[in-house]
Order: sequence, then structure tokens, then C-alpha cells
Amino acid sequence: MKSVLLLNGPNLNLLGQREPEIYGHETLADVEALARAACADGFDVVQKQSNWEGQLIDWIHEARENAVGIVINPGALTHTSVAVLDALNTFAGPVIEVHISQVHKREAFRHVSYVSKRADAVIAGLGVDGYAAAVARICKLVG
Ligand code: CA2
Repeated sequence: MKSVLLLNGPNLNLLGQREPEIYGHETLADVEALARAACADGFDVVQKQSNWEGQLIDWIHEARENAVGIVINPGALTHTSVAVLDALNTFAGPVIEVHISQVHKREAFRHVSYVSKRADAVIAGLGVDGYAAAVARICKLVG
């Protein structure tokens, strides 16, 4: 079974509990279910979330051995973390960056992404459907 790593960064554990006007009503469990449904036969989705930058980096390192692709919503680390970018640069497979909200319609600091320097595709503003689109694309790319 080929694994797609679906990573969510800081505060995304609160999905569905706060700010539904921006992030919708779906929870992280709903995201995982959507992503699994979008997965082609022979693929599995492993969903992980952390509020800690170093934990996300460790999981990206592990993905070098265990995953064929990464879907990542780095949360606010998108806009600040060279360390997450450097970790993603060590991963050989496809990387897709997902944002639930349309970051380019929001504050200027959200228009900058370090992760986009590595991402093979960037999805923003599709709500949680963006995760499903990203997983489907990775399955197509590596299938
Ligand atoms: O739109 C996105 O997915 C973001 O990556 C979400 C980040 C934000 O800093 C980025 O600029 C865009 C914030 C995640 C916060 O998640 C929450 C979810 C529910 C309630 C409160 C926060």
C-alpha cells in the first residue's frame, strides 16, 4: 500500500470549532474521511496534526522512507518557517500545499509562503475540498 502523508500545522486541531466563517464547519476527522475517499485504490492516507514545528519536521523526515507524497497545510508556519521548507526540500516525492481559506484575499502577511518555494502545486480557497483534490492529484502523479 502506498501512503500519502496529510499534514496539518498549528491550530488546525480546532477546525470546525472556531471561525467557521473562514474555515468552515468540517473537523479534522471530516478532512481525513474526505481525503481517504479521494484516494485511488492501492493508496492510503495517513493524517497527522501538530502545533509544534519540530514535530512536523520529524514527520516530514519520516515520510522520506514511508510516503509517496505529502499534502501539507502548514497553518501559520506557511508564512514564517524556513525550517519546514528545508525539511520538505529533503523529500523527493510530490508535495502539495493546501490552504482552506483564500489566503490572497486576506492580510498581506498571508500572501507570502516559504512552503510554496518547494510545493509542486498550491490550492487555496476550496475549503476542505482542497485536501481531497490534493490527495487525488498525488495518487495520479505517482500511480
Ligand atoms: O487557510 C488556511 O488553511 C491557513 O493555512 C490556516 C492558518 C492560517 O494561519 C493561514 O494563513 C491559512 C490558520 C489555521 C488556524 O486554524 C483554525 C481552525 C479553526 C479555528 C481556528 C483556527
